Amino acid sequence: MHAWPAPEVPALPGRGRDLRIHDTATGGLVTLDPGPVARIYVCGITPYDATHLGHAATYNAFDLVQRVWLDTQRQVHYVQNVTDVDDPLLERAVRDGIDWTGLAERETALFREDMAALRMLAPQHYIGVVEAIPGIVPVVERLRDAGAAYELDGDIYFSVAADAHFGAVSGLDAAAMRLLSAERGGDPERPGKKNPLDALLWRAARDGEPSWDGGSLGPGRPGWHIECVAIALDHLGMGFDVQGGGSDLAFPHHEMGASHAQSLTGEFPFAKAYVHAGMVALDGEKMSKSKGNLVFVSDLRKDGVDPAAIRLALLAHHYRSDWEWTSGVLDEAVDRLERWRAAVSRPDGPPALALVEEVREALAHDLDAPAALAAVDRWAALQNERGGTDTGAPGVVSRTADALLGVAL
Ligand code: 5CA
Ligand code: ZN
Repeated sequence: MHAWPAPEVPALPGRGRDLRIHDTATGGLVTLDPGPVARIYVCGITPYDATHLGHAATYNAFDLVQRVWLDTQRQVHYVQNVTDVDDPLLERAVRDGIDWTGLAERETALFREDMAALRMLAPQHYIGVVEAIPGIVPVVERLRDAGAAYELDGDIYFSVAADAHFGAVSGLDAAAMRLLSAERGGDPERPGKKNPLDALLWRAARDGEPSWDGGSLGPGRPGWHIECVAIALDHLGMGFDVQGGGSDLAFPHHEMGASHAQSLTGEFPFAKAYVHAGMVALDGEKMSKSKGNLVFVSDLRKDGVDPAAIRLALLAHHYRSDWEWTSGVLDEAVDRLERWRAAVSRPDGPPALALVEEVREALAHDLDAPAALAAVDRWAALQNERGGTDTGAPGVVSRTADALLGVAL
């Protein structure tokens, strides 16, 4: 699949700091030490509805990770998937009486537009699950042949007992895992499983559902976790730097993915850090397609909201906190954008090199975007109140907002 046009990232004076970030597996901050090419996999959308602000907030967090890396003069190898066949997508297509492939294509196209408008860096490999199926089949076959998977009425399940590290990502106990598994696409109640937590790797063809040639597995379609594993291993290999997504993906998705990959390769870990963004809520409840309490990025854009203001609204919240979208959040971001634009519109201003370092410092410390915004606010207030004589300082501030925050002034 093609991604979206990547925004330019201006170079800044000096060099950025190494990123310290919260890793769900260790439960604390880790200093990442990627090689010259940092590797990141971020779980993509299930395209049955438009991009909402919760999605945008999560992708914003992983965009910041990459901007910090780029500022350390590293390259970034970024992979993202599209879950373009899945139960909720098929159900929505049936509900609306439309073709599921058309629905997936339409919503993926809108997602690309939203990401480009928000100046999100584009993945080098943007991979749809459907196009990845020929590569997923042999991965499931290998797990089965190695004894890490078993058949149940034609379906193939991963055996969590196959990975000694199972549980290391989320750190949850079996009871909590069982509850979350039932809530998030698993089937702990299905009779005949060796362990209720065992996850589906291959779903045999059912009447009325799309299916693909599965070689020795028979016709069917892949389970959710193995899709991301096969795509990540194909393009990044084991031990990549960051596996990213919202906090609702820590279990079962990223836990199972890690176990699938570790059983498959005999290596540990799948990812060096598992990074999770908090959930954005509307009217007191997590924004979710299934509940329908959504604010869409594309609707805000249609209403004439500047994408840079949407971006500032996301950046005003620490990526790990759960927060609530309100009209006040947007109003504040629109005001801030106006103040910043006024401040950089003059040829000179207060010195800005210290500000570049403050923004770098804030982001390198677990992506503290609110602290970065506060630093720019202070410079803008000084400039708007008293001005300054440093030639080119406003240009440096503009480039800092663009390169490190993805905000075009
Ligand atoms: N296709 C799978 C991942 S392989 C998936 O979870 N798709 S999704 O469309 O449901 O979500 C896409 C990303 O947005 C995930 O990282 C998810 O954790 C995140 N996300 C979903 N809802 C919210 C929310 N309300 N707040 C923050 N992030 C969210
Ligand atoms: Zn995923």
